[in-house]
Amino acid sequence: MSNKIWNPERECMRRADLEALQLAELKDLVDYCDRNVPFYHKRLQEAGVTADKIKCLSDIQYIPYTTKQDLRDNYPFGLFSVPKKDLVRIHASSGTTGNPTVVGYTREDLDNWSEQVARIVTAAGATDETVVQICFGYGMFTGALGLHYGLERIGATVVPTSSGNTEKQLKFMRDFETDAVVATPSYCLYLAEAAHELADKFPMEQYKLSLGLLGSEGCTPEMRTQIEERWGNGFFVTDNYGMSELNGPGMSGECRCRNGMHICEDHFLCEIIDAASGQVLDKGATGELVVTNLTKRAIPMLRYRTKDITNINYEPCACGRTTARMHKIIGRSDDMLKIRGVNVFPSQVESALIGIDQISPHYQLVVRREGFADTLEVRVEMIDGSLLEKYGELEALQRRIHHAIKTILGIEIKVSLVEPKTIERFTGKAKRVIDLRNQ
Ligand code: DLL
Repeated sequence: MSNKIWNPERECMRRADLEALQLAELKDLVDYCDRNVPFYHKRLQEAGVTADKIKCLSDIQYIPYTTKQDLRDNYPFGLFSVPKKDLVRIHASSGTTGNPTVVGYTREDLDNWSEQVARIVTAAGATDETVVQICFGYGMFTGALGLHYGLERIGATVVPTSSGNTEKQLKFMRDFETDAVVATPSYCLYLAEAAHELADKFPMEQYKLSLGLLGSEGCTPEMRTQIEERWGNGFFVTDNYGMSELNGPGMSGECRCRNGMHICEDHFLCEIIDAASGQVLDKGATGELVVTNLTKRAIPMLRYRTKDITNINYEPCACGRTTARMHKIIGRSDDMLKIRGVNVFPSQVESALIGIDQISPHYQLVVRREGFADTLEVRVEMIDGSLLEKYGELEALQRRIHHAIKTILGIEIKVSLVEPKTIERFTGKAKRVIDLRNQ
């Protein structure tokens, strides 16, 4: 597998040089926002910040945060800095709860975005010889087109199958000898399950997949192992992070060392803050990720609160890159369930479940309010439905799962084992939590 570094000049910079570059970019960005986006002009003026007052990177703390609500309040183009004629693309989030979040790109933004994706897919091991199937939905979601252009930039052969139509996906994988797949972890696992189901007709040896470029939702190390084992044959997956407000995929991704996701730091300046107080935390601390996109122009992002919880490691990596690495996303500050005073992230439940035989990694958390107390039911899918008739075994399995989850969360839970294939599968991001407390 390739150990190539796409842009060594930028990915292996000395930290002092990188920080000098970031400072120059930050000053340019603040000046640009001040002059071109009335929303930022007002915010910066109220905070008393001008570009020439920024003398070092930590002066960023004087700039107010930008939130998703700011984007919604200014729907659709209120935060844009350029007239529509200068936009070459618009994407938007699904907006299930209120106005969608609309983002746009100038030609230069698209060029930077492709460069960022080229770096992370190269770090994962993709090359110009890779045949890669993109199983993200093409459309307003940034995942498919973002990876598409970055993979084309490195010269890979892109197969834009989009999401869904699983049997057709598998057919193309076999017939085109596809090497790499782009998908959410849950869909990548589902594809493997579907391939096993068809193995009588099409043996698993007919698949040549060696790389999974996964992202857009969390993937615990346990889930990663499960996915790799289901595909077998040396299949290797990397975790990749990004969000529409920050271009899309490409902000960070794992290299072959898989020791955190390398951040394209010459484009993204990251901070970690305490989600509740908004205080900036020390380097290495765990908290909410705040990102300033130093190079994006169509809709600039100053100190965007991602709501994603992680920490950042600034030590150089064994791969040769010096860019800082983000820990896998631990949870979202707004996805975190507070149950009887305890913080619960779906990823903790996932870690507890994987590794227990006889259950599939498909699960759901159902939260209810009973009287004044919140209750958590964890629904877990069995692999073998006949277990339902074997009460002794069923009970033992239930006890094991109960113990594993309770040990991690420290709160009482209810475990329900459900029939195989009854928990909904998703071709995009999986929905793990059903919160019925406000109904
Ligand atoms: O999911 C962009 C993307 C596409 C990233 C494909 C990677 C691959 P949004 O739809 O705006 O953009 O969703 C962004 O998804 O704030 C995280 O909560 C979550 N997320 C994205 N990547 C990861 C990841 C794309 N690797 C939101 N691990 C973010 C955990 C992730 N969560």
